Amino acid sequence: MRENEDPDDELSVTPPKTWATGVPGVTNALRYSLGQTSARRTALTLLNVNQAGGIDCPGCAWPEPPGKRHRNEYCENGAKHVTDEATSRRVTARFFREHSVSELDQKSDYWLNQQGRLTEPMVKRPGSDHYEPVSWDEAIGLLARELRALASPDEALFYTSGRVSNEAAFLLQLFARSYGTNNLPDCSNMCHESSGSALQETLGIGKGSVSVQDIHDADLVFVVGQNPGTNHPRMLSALEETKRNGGRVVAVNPLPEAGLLRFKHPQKVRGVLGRGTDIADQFLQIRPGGDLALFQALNRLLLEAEDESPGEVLDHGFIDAHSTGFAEYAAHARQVCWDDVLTATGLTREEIEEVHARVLGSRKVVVCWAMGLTQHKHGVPTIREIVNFLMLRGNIGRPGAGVCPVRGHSNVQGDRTMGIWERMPQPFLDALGHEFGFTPPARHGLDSVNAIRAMRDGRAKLFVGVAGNFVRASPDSEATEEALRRCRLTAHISTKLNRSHTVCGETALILPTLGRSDRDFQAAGEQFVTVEDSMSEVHVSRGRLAPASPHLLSEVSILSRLARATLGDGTPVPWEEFEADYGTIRDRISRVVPGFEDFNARVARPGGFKLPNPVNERKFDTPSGKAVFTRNEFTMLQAPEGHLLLQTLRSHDQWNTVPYAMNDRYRGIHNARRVVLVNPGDLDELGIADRSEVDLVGVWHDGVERRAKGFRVVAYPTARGSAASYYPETNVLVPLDSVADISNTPTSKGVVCRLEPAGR
Ligand SMILES: Nc1nc2c(c(=O)[nH]1)N[C@H]1C(S)=C(S)[C@@H](COP(=O)(O)OP(=O)(O)OC[C@H]3O[C@@H](n4cnc5c(=O)[nH]c(N)nc54)[C@H](O)[C@@H]3O)O[C@H]1N2
Ligand SMILES: Nc1nc2c(c(=O)[nH]1)N[C@H]1C(S)=C(S)[C@@H](COP(=O)(O)OP(=O)(O)OC[C@H]3O[C@@H](n4cnc5c(=O)[nH]c(N)nc54)[C@H](O)[C@@H]3O)O[C@H]1N2
Ligand SMILES: [Mo]
Repeated sequence: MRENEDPDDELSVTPPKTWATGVPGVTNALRYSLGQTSARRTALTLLNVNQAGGIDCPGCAWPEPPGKRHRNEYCENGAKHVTDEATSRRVTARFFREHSVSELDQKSDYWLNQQGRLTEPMVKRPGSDHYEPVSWDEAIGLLARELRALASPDEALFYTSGRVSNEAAFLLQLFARSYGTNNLPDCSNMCHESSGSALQETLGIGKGSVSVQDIHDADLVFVVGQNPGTNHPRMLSALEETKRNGGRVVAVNPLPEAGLLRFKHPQKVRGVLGRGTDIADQFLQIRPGGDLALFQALNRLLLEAEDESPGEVLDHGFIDAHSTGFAEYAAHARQVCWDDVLTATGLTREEIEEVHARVLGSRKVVVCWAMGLTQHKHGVPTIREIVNFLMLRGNIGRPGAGVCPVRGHSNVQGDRTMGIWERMPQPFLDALGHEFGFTPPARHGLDSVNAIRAMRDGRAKLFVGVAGNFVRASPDSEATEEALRRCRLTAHISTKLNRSHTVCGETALILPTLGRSDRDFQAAGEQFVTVEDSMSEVHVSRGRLAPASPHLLSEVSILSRLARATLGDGTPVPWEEFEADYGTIRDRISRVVPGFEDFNARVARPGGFKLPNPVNERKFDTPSGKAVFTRNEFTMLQAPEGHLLLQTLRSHDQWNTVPYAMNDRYRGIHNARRVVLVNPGDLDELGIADRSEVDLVGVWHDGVERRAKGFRVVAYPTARGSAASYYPETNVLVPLDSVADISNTPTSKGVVCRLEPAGR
């Protein structure tokens, strides 16, 4: 049993907060920072976050606001993310001498991260239980030899998380494809893949269409399946602006999240002293997985309203000129049954009609969403139904309206643009091959879930992780760990210690790298990198701090050297030049990736540039050239009698797989993470007492028992029939085969489970 599997006896619970941010937020960030590093380094780090030419905040992918920036244009959590990287603590060769791998494997995720920045390359050799220091040449030579020794390039996997810059991402996919595989699983597979699938099919581009200005200008903004107070705090400033401009906000969530209710702007006097701004005008406490039903009901109401007032409700101009499939869709949509809708959503008909009235009263509508929609079995149909909803009234491709999948990792969208995808379209591969004089493999590669299956079955033998923490981010923790341990070699390019370093293949490598905040000097002088945010703005990120150790190499250096060592010097790709001067990488990107023409010059302008999105000119890159109405089969999630639908989510004090503290301040949970939030009515029915100790037992039809041990029950106002608990402690409960249709994303928000008294 790992250390963090002991139940937390220190748990204390206070009432959930009804507002987000404000002064305590900023004080918390400073306290975290000063616990990690000096006051001087804190100041230097924070003053440079999100300033033109400074460090791009790695906290999330929300864009900078238009116009003038606050001197402190970051949020509490962004500040925690950068200072977590800027920490003065160090993991050295001595640390690994003192701690064996099996000992480290017993430590909690929190403990591993708290040890500080990785400082030099390390290797764990076959049969050994210790990492030992290794030179860069030897480490990279070893990895290259193992890559060359594989029977097929498809036995290798190259995972990335969205922390990676455009330049490093471009090199990684170029290397993988030159080597001969499209096996480029990434965190997106577990994150917004459902959004990409749905938007690509219906609108012809797998990205959002709105800008921050559109959010400011909208009459009505939906925030669905998203907790911006914690995960995208700067989005609250945008919603505050919407409200000041007279717009309205509807929040759809099983939990009454603090940031959805009220917001106090930390950088404005009225936010610090005043009561703050009410964010949601209407809060729909939906059952998990009920969103498809909700939007189907709204769409049926729109069609019926049009029947009553022909020509006044639907935007026939848009529908006729720019879409296909309307007639078939409308016939299908009229059939949705109210009883089913009310069961699936847990809402009343009056609540849904109130939203409908708001929609009728609004010309410009934006829908924002995140993991509450994408991580469900029917995530893709749900998002397609939202596209139907927007299209009915022409809310696509005009100012103040559109789709807004709010991304997670700061460059997750950019990595995709750069070709990190196991199924990149042929025109991209052709352009890449043409530019570099080779033929990239056409066969599709493996995504995250399929990568785990391939390692489990011995079809993949070598795993390279560039950023991220694959073992903890993935579902079905026990199966995933077993799969990784079967590999010949696992290698990780990382900034900080995490579980993926303790769950090793026969040989394991830790390749420590520069973070966003570190200065990056190469042969041609000081370098910067670029990123793309959630709204397709591309801009510079430049580290300002002295690197955490003199032995660190940048991601670009490591990948360039690995490519040379693996492919030999005879390849047509100038890897050495790329390493010396990142501008030469951007020159090549400008010739391969559409929208990046003249990349170096345009990104040098203050604020960078925005990639074109044809949807905003009502151009749709679909087979018909039009936006597509889709018919989506009604689906609802139901847990059998005595069971609950568990969603696995983030606390206020974590960055994905990395807990920064044991608290979840806005939800009133303190000093414990092994807690499960359940509606008091459900606790009564199940005969389970508040604060009792339980095991969470997953139910899935493969007969495997998935158990997360030692959780405290907390009575909490979540939607009836549902429960919530933190990721990654509960990933053990998400079956590998329980994935979203089409996108193959693990269903992390819809896990059927029961609560059993602990220790049975
Ligand atoms: N501080 C901080 N910021 C982050 C991250 C972090 O870990 N910490 N992670 C980043 C990343 S990679 C991502 S992807 C984003 C994630 O941002 P979010 O998607 O906000 O993250 P989650 O915590 O997974 O929260 C999911 C939300 O959806 C709700 N929800 C769950 N199921 C349903 C459902 O069926 N219907 C509806 N309508 N709602 C539902 C939950 O109650 C919760 O409010 O945040 C990014 N920003
Ligand atoms: N059950 C459940 N599972 C989930 C989710 C969920 O909601 N529920 N969410 C999913 C989502 S949305 C996502 S995005 C994934 C996240 O999955 P990942 O992106 O794989 O995980 P992170 O926790 O962000 O990775 C943290 C590690 O990244 C490394 N790192 C940080 N910065 C850098 C850098 O600049 N360079 C390099 N090379 N390394 C760096 C550090 O070593 C750190 O330990 O998890 C997914 N898994
Ligand atoms: Mo994510």
